[in-house]
Amino acid sequence: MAGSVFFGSVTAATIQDFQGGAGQTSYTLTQYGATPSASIVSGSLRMLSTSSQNNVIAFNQTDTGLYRRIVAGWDFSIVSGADGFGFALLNDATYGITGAGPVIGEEPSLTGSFAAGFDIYCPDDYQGLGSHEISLHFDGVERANKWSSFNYRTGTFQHARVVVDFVTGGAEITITVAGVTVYDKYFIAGMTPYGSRVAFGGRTSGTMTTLYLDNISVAYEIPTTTPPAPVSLRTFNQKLMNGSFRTVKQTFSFPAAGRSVGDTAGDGIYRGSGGSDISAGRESCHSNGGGAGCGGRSFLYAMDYRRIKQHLGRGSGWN
Ligand SMILES: [Ca+2]
Ligand SMILES: [Ca+2]
Repeated sequence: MAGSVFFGSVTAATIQDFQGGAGQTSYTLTQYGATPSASIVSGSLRMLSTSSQNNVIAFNQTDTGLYRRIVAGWDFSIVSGADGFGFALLNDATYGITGAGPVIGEEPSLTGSFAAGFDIYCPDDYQGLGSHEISLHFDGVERANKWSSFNYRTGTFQHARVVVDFVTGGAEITITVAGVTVYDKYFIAGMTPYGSRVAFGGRTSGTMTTLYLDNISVAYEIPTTTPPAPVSLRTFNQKLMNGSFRTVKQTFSFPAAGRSVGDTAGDGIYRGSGGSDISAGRESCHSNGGGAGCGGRSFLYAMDYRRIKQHLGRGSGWN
C-alpha cells in the first residue's frame, strides 16, 4: 500500500517500550482534554496525571491486510479514581494507517473497530458491576461488560493480554489481567477480520487517576483473506401451537463427524448419504437416519453445512 511505513516483514508487530531504542513502532500523541499531554516519564508513557484529561496514543500501522489472530499485551499502572482507559484496534478504513487516533476513553465505542474498556469508576456504571470492570466493544456498540475479579487498580505495573481469534461469523476474545481470566473466548458475532492499527486512550474527569503504559506488543498472526459469510442454516419444522405450548423450542441433530455428506465428488453438487442431490436452494429434506422423508430428525442439508463444519473445526479450510 503506497505510503505505508513498514517495520520488517508482514509478521512485524507493533511494539513500544518507551526507552528510545531502535526498532520501536512510531506513534502519534493527541491531547483531547486538559493539559498535560501524554509524555514519557522514566521510560514509560504517562497518560493521566490530573483531572479532566483525555490523552490518546495511536501507533502507525505495522501489519497491512487481514489476520486470523491478534495477540496484544501491555503493562499498565493505574490507581483508583476515574475514569479509566481503552485499548483499540482502529479500523484503517475509518482511522487511516498513521496519525492521530480518535477520542478513546474507558468506553471505547469506535466505528468498525474492536476495543476493550477498563473502567475504574464506581458507582457510575449502569450495571453496577463495581470499580474494575472490562467491557468489549465493536463497531460503536458495547457488546459485553464484566467485572474483573482481579482489582487491577494497584498503582504498580500489571500485565494485560488480549487475544482476538477470528472464526467464521465473528471473533472470540480472551482477556487476562495479571494472569487472571476475565474473558475466555467470548464470541462477538459479526466481527470479521479488518485492517487495523493499535491505539490507547485514557480519561479522567473531575475525579482523577494516574495511568502509565509500557511494553506494548501487538502481534498480527496468520495472514488471511476475506472470510466466509457468517453461518446461516435454514431448518424447517412445524409444531402445533395451543395453550400447552407457550414457547417454541426445537433441537436439531447434525451429521456425525466423518459422515459422507457434502460435495464429495467435487462437482458442486451436495449429496446426502444415499447419493441424492441436496444442493443448496433445493427445498427438500433428507432424513438424518438414512431414509427418505421429513420425519424424525430431518433437516435441510445445504451448502451452509460446510461452513458449520469449518466453524466447528475453528476455520479449517479457511486460510
Ligand atoms: Ca519502558
Ligand atoms: Ca464501563
